[in-house]
Amino acid sequence: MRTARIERKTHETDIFVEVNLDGTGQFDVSTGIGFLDHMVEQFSRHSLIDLTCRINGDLHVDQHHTTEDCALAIGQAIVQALGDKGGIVRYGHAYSPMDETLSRVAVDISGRPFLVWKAAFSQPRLGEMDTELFEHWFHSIAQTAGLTLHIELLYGANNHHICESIYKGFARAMRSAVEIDPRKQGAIPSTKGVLGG
Ligand SMILES: [Mn+2]
Repeated sequence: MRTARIERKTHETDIFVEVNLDGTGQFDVSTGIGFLDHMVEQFSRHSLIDLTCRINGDLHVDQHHTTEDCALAIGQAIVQALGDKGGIVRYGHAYSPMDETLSRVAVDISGRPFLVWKAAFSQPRLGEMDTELFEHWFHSIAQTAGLTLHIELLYGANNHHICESIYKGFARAMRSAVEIDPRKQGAIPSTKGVLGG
């Protein structure tokens, strides 16, 4: 089983994350931000990555540190669980419809962090969560997991649908990318022989 655990305590957050890349989408998520929990749970359920994510963050300041560290720790756990990335599919993409909304997510577990974000919200908040933090969440997970990540909202109106379609699309893209391809027989999926840098 490809698993990892991250425990990290700073003046801003106290965080515990566990992942199992070969799971069934079981989750235990409590970040202290209801809407973020809802999104991280979608990520687990649709990626089939089992995910525990418990955070005690400085929400009396604002939601920035908690959101950022949530993504950083999950990304760190994923890359740790991937190990040398031998045999993985590496690439994944998904078109993600949700009612009137359609988004597209493409990912390469390249070791070269890069986020292209072409999405916008018309509301400043979803639940109590600041919508500007979603781009930052994806930027942060791309940094630590080493993802080249392209996210585009093709169209949509409802802010809840827009956000949820992006998280579900990311989940499905990651589900494909972390999968072991038996035809690769454990080979690192790069002609360079190493993924990253
Ligand atoms: Mn929802």
